[in-house]
Amino acid sequence: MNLDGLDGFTVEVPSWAYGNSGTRFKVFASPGVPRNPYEKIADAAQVHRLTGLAPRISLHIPWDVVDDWSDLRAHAEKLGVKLGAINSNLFQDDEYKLGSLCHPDAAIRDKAVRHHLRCIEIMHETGSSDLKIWLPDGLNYPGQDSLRGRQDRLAESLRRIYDELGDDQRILLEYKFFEPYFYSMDIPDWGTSLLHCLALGEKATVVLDTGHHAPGTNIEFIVMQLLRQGRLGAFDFNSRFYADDDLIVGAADPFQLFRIMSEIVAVDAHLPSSGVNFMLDQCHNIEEKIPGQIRSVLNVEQALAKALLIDRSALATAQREGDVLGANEILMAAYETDVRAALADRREARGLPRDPVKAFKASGYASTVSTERAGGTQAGWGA
Ligand code: AOS
Ligand code: ZN
Ligand code: ZN
Repeated sequence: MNLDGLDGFTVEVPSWAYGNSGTRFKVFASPGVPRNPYEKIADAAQVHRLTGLAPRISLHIPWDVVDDWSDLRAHAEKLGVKLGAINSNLFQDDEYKLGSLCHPDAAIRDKAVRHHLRCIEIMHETGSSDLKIWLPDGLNYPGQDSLRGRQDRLAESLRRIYDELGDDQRILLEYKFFEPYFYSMDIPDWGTSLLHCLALGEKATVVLDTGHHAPGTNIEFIVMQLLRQGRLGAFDFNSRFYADDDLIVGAADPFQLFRIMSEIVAVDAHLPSSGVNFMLDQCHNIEEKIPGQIRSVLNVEQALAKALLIDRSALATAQREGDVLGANEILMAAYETDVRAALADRREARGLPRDPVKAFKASGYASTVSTERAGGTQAGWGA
């Protein structure tokens, strides 16, 4: 089984996955959750140490703000990981009730733009190249504001941010079809995100969060289309059963994940040179967080491994000949191949544990940190 295509493939993990999270009904506390960004990075480094797949951690501003960014960067590098995308936060200030970059009041828009300029400054210090913008702006009622006016304000706000990007920096612009507003979101879909990116310039790309689509959406079609335009900047991987569930990627629909990876592999977008940043955007509300992250990166790797097994030339022949069932069978044969032993062998050959979740449990890390961090206040949501 040739899995060489996995060489160099990485998944970026989110800082917010390591803290307590929950629904609006309840947040269940876990022992030993990180008290600050340093400890979030230490937990993320465990995922990389055991899988070799997760060398970067995304940060969230202001949740992960520290006094000395070069010190945080050195801390990460000492643990074998790097600081990744910087996520701007536009949803927790009272002033953003009616929006941020689209707000009807120019002073609030200015505040939101300046937050991004600060994020760009932070990126220079952390060495991050990706500024990820998830815009929570939207409307709850028809007539509440001008749909068109908000797009114009958004274009203007984004332009101010884009113009401050450094040469090696880019914007990842996320879309979401509902929530926190329910009548209309200001970037509800990939088309709106792409239009803004095309207007901005080459340093603006779309980020596709797998949980941000209506049920039944053909997500791999969107992946293919964004790749065709050279504008797929990143994924936020997670699983959804109903809404923006942020559950473990590959848990709800592993076949969908495989179909996405099939479009990725078709144009070699899994290679680091493609510039696609494969990130997780998940929360672990009831399961253990570090093993949850380990399972997640392994699920992504497994889906990619299966996609690499697709017999592309046989598939092209079957497609050309109009062999409907034959083409489908070729795809399914790859999906149905059990790659678990081959992936374990591959890990072993690289000095990694065959079963990273088991190795984490045996390491004693969880009990060590729950003793060391006892009595502290967790970092994270709103910290
Ligand atoms: C929100 O629904 C988006 O998925 C964001 O990408 C992300 O979850 C958020 O920025 C983390 O708080
Ligand atoms: Zn997301
Ligand atoms: Zn989301």
